[in-house]
Amino acid sequence: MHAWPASEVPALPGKGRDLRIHDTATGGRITLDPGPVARIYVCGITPYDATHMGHAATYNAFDLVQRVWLDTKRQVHYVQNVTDVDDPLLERAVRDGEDWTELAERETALFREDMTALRMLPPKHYIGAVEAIPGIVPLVERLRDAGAAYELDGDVYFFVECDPHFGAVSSLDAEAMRLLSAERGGDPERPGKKNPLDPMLWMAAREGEPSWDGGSLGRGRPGWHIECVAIALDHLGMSFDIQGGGSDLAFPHHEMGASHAQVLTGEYPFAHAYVHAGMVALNGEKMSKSKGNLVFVSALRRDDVDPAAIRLALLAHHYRSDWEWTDQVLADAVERLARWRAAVSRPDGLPADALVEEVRAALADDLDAPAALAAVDRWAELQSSGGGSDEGAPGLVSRTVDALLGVAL
Ligand code: 5CA
Ligand code: ZN
Repeated sequence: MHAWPASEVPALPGKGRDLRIHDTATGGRITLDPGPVARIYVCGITPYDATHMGHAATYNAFDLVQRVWLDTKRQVHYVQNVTDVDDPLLERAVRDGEDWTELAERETALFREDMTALRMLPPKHYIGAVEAIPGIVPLVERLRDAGAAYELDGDVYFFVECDPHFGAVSSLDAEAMRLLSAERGGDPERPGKKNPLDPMLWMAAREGEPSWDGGSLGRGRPGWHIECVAIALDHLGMSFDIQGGGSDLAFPHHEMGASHAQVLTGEYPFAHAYVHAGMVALNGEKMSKSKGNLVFVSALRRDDVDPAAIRLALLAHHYRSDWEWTDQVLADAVERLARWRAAVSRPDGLPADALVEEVRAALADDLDAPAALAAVDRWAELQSSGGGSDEGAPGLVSRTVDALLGVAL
């Protein structure tokens, strides 16, 4: 599957700082040591509806990770999936009387447009679940042959107790896991499972649903977690730097994915850091396709909202906090964008070398975008009262804001 075009990332003077980031598994900040090529896997969309501000906020967080790494002169190997076959997508297609492949293609195309408009840097590999199936089948067969998976009425389940590290990503107790599993695509109540939490690896073909050749597994389609594991192992291998997504993916998705991979390879860990973005809400409830309380990136773009303002609205919130989308959030961002543009449009200004370091320091400190915005605000404020005569300053500020925050002034 193709991704979307990359916006150019200006090079900044000096060198960026190494990223310290909050890791869900350890519950604290860790300093990553990625080597010359940093490796990151970010869970992609299930394309049955348009990109909403919650998605955009999560991808914004991982775009910042990429920008911090690029600023340290590293290459970034970024992989993202598209869950282009799954229950909610098929259900939506049936509800709307639409072909499921057309729905997935249309919404994925819109996502690409939204990501391009928001200047999110594309993944190197953008892989659909359907195109990953030939790689998924042998992994499930291997798990079954190793005794880590079992069959139940034709479906194949992963036995979570095979991974001694199961639970290490989310650190939840059994009851909390059971509740979240039921809420997020699992089937803890299904009779015959060895452990109620066991997730499906391969679902036998269902009447009226698409299915693929699964070799010795029979016809069917892949479970959700194994999809991301197959794509990550294929393109990144084990022990990559960051596994990312929204906080609703910590359990079961990232917990199960880590266990699948660890049992498959006998290596630990799947990822060095599990990084999770907070949830964006609308009218007091998590924005979600299933509830329908959504503000779409594409709808704002249609209303002529500058994508740079949307991006600033996301950046005004720390990626780990849960926050609420309101009209005021957007109005503040529009106003900030205008202030910053006025400040960099002057022919000269206050020296900005210190500002570059402040923005770098803020982002390297667990992606503290609000602190980075506050630093640029201070420069813009002083700049508006005149004074400086550094001819290179406005250009340097523009390049900094572009390279590190993805905002084009
Ligand atoms: N396809 C799977 C991941 S493999 C999936 O979760 N797709 S999704 O379309 O439901 O979500 C895509 C990403 O957006 C996930 O990282 C999810 O955690 C994040 N996300 C969904 N809703 C919100 C929200 N309200 N606020 C913040 N992030 C959200
Ligand atoms: Zn995923």
